[in-house]
Amino acid sequence: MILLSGNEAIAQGAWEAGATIGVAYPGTPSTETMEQFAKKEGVYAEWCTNEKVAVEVGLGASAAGARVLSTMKHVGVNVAADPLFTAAYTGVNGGYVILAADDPGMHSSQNEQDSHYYAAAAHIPMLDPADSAEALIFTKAAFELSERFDVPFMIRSTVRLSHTKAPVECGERLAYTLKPYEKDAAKWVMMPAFAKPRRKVQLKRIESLEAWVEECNYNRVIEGAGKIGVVCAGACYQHVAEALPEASILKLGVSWPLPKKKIVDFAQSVDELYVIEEGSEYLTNAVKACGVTVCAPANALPADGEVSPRIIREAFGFKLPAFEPVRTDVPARPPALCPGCPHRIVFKELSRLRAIVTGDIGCYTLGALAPLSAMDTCVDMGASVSMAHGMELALAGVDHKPVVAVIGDSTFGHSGLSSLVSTVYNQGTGTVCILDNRTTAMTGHQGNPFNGVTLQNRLSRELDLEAVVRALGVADVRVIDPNDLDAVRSNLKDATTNDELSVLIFRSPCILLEKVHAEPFRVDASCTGCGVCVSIGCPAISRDEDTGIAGIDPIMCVGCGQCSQYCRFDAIVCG
Ligand SMILES: Cc1ncc(C[n+]2csc(CCOP(=O)(O)OP(=O)(O)O)c2C)c(N)n1
Repeated sequence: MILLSGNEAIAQGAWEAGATIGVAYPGTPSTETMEQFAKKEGVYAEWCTNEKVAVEVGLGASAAGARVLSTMKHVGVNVAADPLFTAAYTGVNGGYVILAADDPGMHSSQNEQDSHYYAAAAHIPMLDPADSAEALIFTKAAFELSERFDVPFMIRSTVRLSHTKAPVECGERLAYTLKPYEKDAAKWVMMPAFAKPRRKVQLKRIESLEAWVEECNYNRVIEGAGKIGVVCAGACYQHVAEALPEASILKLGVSWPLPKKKIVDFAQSVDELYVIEEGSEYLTNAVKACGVTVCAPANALPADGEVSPRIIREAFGFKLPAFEPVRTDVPARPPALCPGCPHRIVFKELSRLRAIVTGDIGCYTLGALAPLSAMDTCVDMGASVSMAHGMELALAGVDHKPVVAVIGDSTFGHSGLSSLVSTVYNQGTGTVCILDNRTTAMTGHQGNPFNGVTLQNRLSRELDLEAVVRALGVADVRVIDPNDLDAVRSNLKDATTNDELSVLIFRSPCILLEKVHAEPFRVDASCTGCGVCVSIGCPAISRDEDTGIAGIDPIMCVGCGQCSQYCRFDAIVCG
């Protein structure tokens, strides 16, 4: 037995099943799954530009006969939804397993979604492991099931399963040989003439899946001594088991299709039936649709966020042991761009310009927070460029502040590129800042097309960002050092006042990629306490509460010198 996180266990399960290909786009809490899979022997793994591409590459590899793993976070499933829905028509050749990692409570996401709905809507069977051991067993089995039922299988995880380590029994790798590829237009060419009969195939498959799920031992009843019964799935089971030790639990390991008969039988075996799930009504509504009465606990469970044993016990009206009082006299530590982050000056200058900034998703989203407060919107990957164009359309002819889109290099490759093509095509004239820190920093420094680093460090090709943007027809393309205040200020001013579409590429590596930092800066006696240096939001700089005099923490300071460029009194000096 070894300790593995849910993500590591899924990677191990895929490897044991003989999967040879892994394709993904990073996203918390799924990222380590593909990183771990990539380290295993006899596999090929790659980061794709986005989740749609990953699922299409995965489906191609499956069609050619390989067993394939794709991983993504819940919002990635939105991006991949187009191929996913039709993959449920074509089916597979080699087994194809897709991890959807949900983030109830939004620890690191822009929304909370329940991927169960995708499984139900796309008719893709979904397995819901409750711990690492099940994550391995279910993933391994999902490859065989995918081939047996001729459909991709989804594994659903949530942040607690993905990131919790639990004991796991590892096994041998199956000697899987590539299945022969056979040309079969009726299966793989989804035009209406072929898709209509495939839809019938899909409906027949759903019938077989519904029969299988009633027998499948992944759905288990854990008998309790009490009279209440709870239906739950996935990691939520752990909270239910701890909070309600007397309850009987129908623990669902397959959450689509649901074992309707088993649910009805279970409901009949208890006096009161409850459903406990996180941030969603998928399971509650599905259980009600089986024709059974679902009771509401004495106090409602929260409609959003995660549950915990305490939350469940509170809902069921149990008396709870008092908490140790939480200390409140500790300094707040809101998230901030790192000391030396090359994104900082750009946001400070956008703030000074009072620009309307359509933002995007990455480390740089922190530019929205005080004291920079420089971002107006952040919705989904790539939206910065398209929303900026939309704002310009609405504000045409009106006297307005400059509109500036800000996007990271990985996000630009993910979906900003197609937004920019649309802006160019429709003669947009705004300003787009690409913050090229040479990595996908937010999710842990993965490679992307614009730094040319691949997942398994295979030889790659680094795409020339300026050449790509120029090739789209943007004439005003500039590459600027974001650590140079004068250059950032003058180029932003120029780009936001000219009449053409400008793309400013701010290029400097993420400070965490720099292995050696320069000597720290310090504040000398000429500091007047004006506070401008503090307004750039560097965690290394603080101010004396009484005098306003600035101070720099020499441990945190990386010697980037950004703050010294803002000091009009030359009070911030090196060494
Ligand atoms: C559809 C989707 N996939 C994945 C993610 C997870 N994610 C958030 S930001 C990001 C990439 C950020 O990289 P980059 O744009 O280079 O900015 P940086 O963090 O380096 O500043 C990723 C993969 C997401 N939020 N949405």
